[in-house]
Amino acid sequence: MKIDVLLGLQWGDEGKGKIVDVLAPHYQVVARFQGGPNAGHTLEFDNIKHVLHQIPSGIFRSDIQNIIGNGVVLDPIVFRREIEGLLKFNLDLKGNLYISKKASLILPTHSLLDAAYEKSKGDSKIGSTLRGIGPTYQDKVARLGLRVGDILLGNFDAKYRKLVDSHKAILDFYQFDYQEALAEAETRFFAAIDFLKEFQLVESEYLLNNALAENKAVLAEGAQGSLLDIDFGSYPFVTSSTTMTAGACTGLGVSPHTIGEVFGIFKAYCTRVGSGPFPTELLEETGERMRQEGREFGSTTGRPRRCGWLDLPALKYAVMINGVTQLVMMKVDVLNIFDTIRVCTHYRLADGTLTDQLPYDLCNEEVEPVYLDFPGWEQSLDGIRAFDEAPEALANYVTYLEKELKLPISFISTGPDRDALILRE
Ligand code: 2SA
Ligand code: MG
Repeated sequence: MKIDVLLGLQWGDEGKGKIVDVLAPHYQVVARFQGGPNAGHTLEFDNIKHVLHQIPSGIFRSDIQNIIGNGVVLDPIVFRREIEGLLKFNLDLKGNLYISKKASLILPTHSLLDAAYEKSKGDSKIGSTLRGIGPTYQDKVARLGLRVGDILLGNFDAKYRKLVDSHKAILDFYQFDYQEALAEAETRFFAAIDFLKEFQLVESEYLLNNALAENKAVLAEGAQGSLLDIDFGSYPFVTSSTTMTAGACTGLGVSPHTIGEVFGIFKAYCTRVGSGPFPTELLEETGERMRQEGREFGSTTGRPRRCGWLDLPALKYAVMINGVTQLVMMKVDVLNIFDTIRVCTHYRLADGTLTDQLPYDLCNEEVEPVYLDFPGWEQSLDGIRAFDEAPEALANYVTYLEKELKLPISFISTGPDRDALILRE
């Protein structure tokens, strides 16, 4: 059996949570391979809206094993809160959830360091979610970090103290006031560590490879998006993990040969939360209409998301680096209100040349998007389930994108609910 990967092709918030939820019945295992509590995966069903941060989106199905892989950075305090938020659903959380012992632990000082670094950057801040993601990956790569498995060892407290002392020295260097916040968070942290010990802490690379050997279907659930990838995103305005398909291999311990379908999720327009380049951003009224219509506010931090038209050069790039095999287009209904729908097909560079490739440094290079306009469909898409029932203007738009991206768009989402989906044959 192969492991399918589902990931975002833009700057996150493409609607991955909904599609994992829709695809979940076809899988026996759902695994998260990167990121941490910076993610916010929204699921809506039976008039309930629930946001998951670190726990895989397969958790609502009792027959699915959910794995938090080694590539994830796990905040025990957030984990505890998330689990407590799920208690009302009567799920077998201790039975169906597995956490890699090799996942990195986010300490309270990591979040404080995140804030200190952002503050020191002034106007050039990344717009981090301040969940401690960057500093935790930093410690992992520096070979200083603590991992989930360490909490089972006798010397955990000593290891914790040693790392926290070095963090304090950095916080002092940045003249960042942390005493009170740290004292308060530490109490919760150690209680959360005891809470975490009650769960199944495992070598998840064995669990996953055994599952594949037993012919179980596995879905790897990406977080954030390809344009936030540490290597291929708009550096330095990126997150600190590998958000692309290759991250599923390193973040779960599976061979590249085991990768099957790669589902690339994108919105029919673009959003970005946090700083960094965004060529098609709409800074005036149209952007505001998109934000309101699409309810574009961060699901983790509540921040308003920046909005803009679909960016094909960026999307083609994401398709390429991920080896996408099927596309899923989300939030098409948000465009119902527009009489004209624009797609950026190329960038015009400062010297006048046209390109459909991403320049090396989007941050400093002035690129002007070149648009192709499509007539809008200007009607509700409620109840439409088959592509041949779709308004002609929508069908034309979809067909155009498929031709440009050289891939089928297998699903078209027309609303937040599980059922609001046009399936393509
Ligand atoms: P970080 O916190 O260090 O990973 O932030 C670095 C950049 O990555 C962006 N980022 C995100 N962008 C979109 N969605 C994310 N998750 C939440 C959500 C965000 C929220 O689902 O809505 O609620 O605000 C996410 N996580 C990280 C971030 O904005 C920085 O630009
Ligand atoms: Mg999100």
